Amino acid sequence: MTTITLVQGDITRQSADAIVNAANSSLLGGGGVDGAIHRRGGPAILEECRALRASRYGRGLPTGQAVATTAGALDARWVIHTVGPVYSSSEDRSDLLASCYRESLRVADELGARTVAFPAVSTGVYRWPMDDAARIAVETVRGTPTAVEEVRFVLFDDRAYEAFARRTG
Ligand code: AR6
Repeated sequence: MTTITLVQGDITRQSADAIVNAANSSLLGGGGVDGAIHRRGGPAILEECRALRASRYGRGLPTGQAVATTAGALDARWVIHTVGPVYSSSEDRSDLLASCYRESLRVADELGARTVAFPAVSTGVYRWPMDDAARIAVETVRGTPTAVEEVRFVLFDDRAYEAFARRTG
């Protein structure tokens, strides 16, 4: 049985088995959550990301997929990097956003992670509308069989927190 919890704050301050990064296909860093994770987690994370690019993901991590690295100096054992879709008003990319949550949980299960902290993937730089992203995130986690005991959504601001609270309350 997976419990969903909500926290407002900075995901890099969380303690969890795994912290999910809203990455991009390059796996080499960026702004938002990605920038914050690499800043606080230190160079060990980027080093593993570079190694992944040099081996399994020579062309980058495809949208909707997930891969784990060390969490470096973060209070976690792993960072699970997932690549959300850029929002499009002309094309429905919801399946790709749902896939980020499903694939991250699959990787978490492979690792044996029991607590996983997620940001609201795609709702920043990738512009996904918060209410719809919250619906997809919560529905997907609820619909995905997993041994993860706690899925914690870590929401940066009031607006994100309220959107997720409406879906879980
Ligand atoms: N902790 C929790 N949530 C955060 C934090 C934080 N420290 N910082 C931002 N958010 P984003 P995306 C929220 O842009 O939309 C990067 O450049 C933010 O308010 O981090 O998936 C990557 O390299 C928003 O609600 O991720 C990619 O190129 C949510 O986290 C691209 O951005 C996600 O915002 C990915 O864009």
